[in-house]
Amino acid sequence: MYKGKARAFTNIALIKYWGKRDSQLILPMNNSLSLTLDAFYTETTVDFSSEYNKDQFYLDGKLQDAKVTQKVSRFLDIVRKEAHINQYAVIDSQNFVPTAAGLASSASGLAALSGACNAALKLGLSDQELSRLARKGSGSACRSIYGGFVEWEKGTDDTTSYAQPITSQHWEDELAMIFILINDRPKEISSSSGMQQTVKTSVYYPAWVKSTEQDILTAKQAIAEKDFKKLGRVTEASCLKMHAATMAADPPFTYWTPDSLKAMDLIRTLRKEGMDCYFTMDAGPNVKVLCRKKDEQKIYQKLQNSFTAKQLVIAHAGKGIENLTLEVTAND
Ligand code: FM0
Repeated sequence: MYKGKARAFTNIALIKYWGKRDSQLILPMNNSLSLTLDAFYTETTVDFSSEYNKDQFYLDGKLQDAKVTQKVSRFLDIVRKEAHINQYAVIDSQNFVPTAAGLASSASGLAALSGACNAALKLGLSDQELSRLARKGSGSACRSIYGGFVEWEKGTDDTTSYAQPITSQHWEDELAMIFILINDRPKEISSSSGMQQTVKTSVYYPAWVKSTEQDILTAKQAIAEKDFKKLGRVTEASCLKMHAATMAADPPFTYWTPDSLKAMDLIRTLRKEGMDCYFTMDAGPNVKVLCRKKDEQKIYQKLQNSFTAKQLVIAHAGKGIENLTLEVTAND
């Protein structure tokens, strides 16, 4: 029986990954640093069998079309090659998100799939090897192997590019991230094509790569010193630089919407009122607010004046990847 199941939590980058130097192996241009969160996760079961004549991918109970399945198959081909097998698989994935706001995450998804393959095929991969495997599915997934603060070392080749946990004396347990879900964008540019366009054409891209080296050092120093303001400032700066680089691409583009700007403005206002909170954004309109747990209710209340309760989700630090026991079914 080649069947395994794993659960992985999503992560949000404080210092962003934005740009690949090898798109096949997914080797990044710069190191990145993230916080794994408890509020969003994926549970995936994978079942390899010679009885299947193609890969079948179920997401939240629904069989996915050929295009979506192709992405999963591309990753499974990597696994099959490494494990020297040729069986197709049935993949059953469940995304756990607190609202129906469509916050599906490739980070938790590909990390969970990597963990499920590791269990199913008894590959016995170490966390470091699992992180390398997840990276080849989706860059940010390599960070979801670990809980808490994590750094993805860009490395120099396939073997040296992986994520590692950052020692923090559990400081992450004192922090929170409030998600402001903004979903009014008609057309999305995937992070993959967005970063490719930025690397190729943005006049700010070299400055992004160079300045991120220092941002990583600053963030790690802030974590070591438990200096919240320092971590918040560099988090917000990294986000703004990434988004500035997209605006300087040719053709220029942005993930910001009017509501994203409203949220950013509100965070700046709260800061002026003395509340320690900082925003970050990824390849979409949603805004995430980094704050201390002890301030989260106060900040949440303030955000409720401008956004509905359904739009707001509070997350805390999450755990690393876990293997799950398989449910026994009549067919097994
Ligand atoms: O998470 O092309 O991993 O560091 O979320 O699959 O390797 O989806 F803000 C953007 C995530 C990028 C920053 O990119 O890309 C971050 C981002 P892939 P991902």
